[in-house]
Amino acid sequence: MAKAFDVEAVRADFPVLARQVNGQPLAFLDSAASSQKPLQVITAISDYYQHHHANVHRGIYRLSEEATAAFECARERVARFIHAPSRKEVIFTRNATESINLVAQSWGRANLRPGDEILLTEMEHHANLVPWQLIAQEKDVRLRFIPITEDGRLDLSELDALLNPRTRMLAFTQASNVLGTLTPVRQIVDAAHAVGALALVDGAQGIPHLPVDVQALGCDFYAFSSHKMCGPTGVGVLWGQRELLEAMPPFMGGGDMIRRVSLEHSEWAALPAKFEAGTPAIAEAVGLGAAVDYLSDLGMEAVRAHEKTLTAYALERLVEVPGLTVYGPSDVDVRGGVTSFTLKEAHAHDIATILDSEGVAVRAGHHCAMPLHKKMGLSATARASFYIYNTPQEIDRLIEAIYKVKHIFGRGHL
Ligand code: 7TS
Repeated sequence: MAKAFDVEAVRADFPVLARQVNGQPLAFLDSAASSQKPLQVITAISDYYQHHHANVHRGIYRLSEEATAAFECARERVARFIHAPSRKEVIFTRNATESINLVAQSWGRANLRPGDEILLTEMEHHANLVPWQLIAQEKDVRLRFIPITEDGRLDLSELDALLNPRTRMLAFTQASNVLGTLTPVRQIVDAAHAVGALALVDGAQGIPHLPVDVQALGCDFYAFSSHKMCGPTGVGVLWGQRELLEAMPPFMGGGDMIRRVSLEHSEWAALPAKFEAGTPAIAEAVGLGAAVDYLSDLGMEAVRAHEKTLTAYALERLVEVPGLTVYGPSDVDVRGGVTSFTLKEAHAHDIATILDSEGVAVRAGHHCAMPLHKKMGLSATARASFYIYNTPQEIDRLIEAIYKVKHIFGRGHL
């Protein structure tokens, strides 16, 4: 059962939420772009720099040992959070984007042959599209796409027809950053495996909001960013199956990722160091470790339950607004806390600007999913996204501010 969720106690942990914006209390509804940070994370980073910083994995002196221990402890926490069989399978990268590029370049270069196919979906963020386009061009590989239904779900009736023995990789998002759609990960992974393809899950919009167990999901790779899950920017994670990571060549070369180097040749270090060339984002990893602890203390089941309630309320209120269209599934069982919408009277950028004047922060644009917007016949949407610190009152303020937009653009009923 989900733990009780005290949103006011959560809010008190986030100093930025005490801010005023344009004379109004901040209603931060853009966590899908990046979440705010609790004091626990800010303090962990500050404590690391004040007391423990040195470079990792090289010093024999006390500070370097402490920094290395803090860095590796963060890896251990992340491994536990995603239920990875081993901490060696947790690779620190810069973000989800780099994690996916790592697989596309390292695995792709070593394994793809002309005529192979990579299956993606029409709802991918550019981070899970462009890296595959790059390697597909280089390797003469065909990209195919799972289409979406009218209500913004993956059309899995096409899946069997799209998968075949030439399919080498099926890469897809766990949650759409535009439609909010939660995808049936296990079902898709099993279908990929049935034809001998690997499955990569883009967890950037999944792991901040849902309990994640990479073993239960059954995937081969799972990619995510720290900054969307209460952690700092500058660090992300690639989890991969050990045998696959061990067989893959390095992504980047440099210090820390080698066992032995001569002028002509090098031997690679064991996992995870093989994929972590150069000085890593040490303080950021420590911050991510604190974020993982913070979310674990709240309980991810409770986080999901809170966001589901908020999303249901937001959808109920948004559909009442005349001239407003919300995109994505209406069933909150298959939807995360992302609501993208358009308004007949005003462009998405005008909506976001007027909302900001009321202290309500939302994102407007194509949200790095241009093909999805094109498919929906749109150039831009406004997007309100919810997280652990949001409240129904903030959704009420969103709705009031949308009525202000309608009023300003002349056809409202204020
Ligand atoms: N995948 C998905 C599904 C995303 O939503 C994002 C970022 C990424 C990958 C890339 O994450 P990064 O940390 O490597 O940049 N999404 C968004 C967004 O919706 N608004 O700003 C960033």
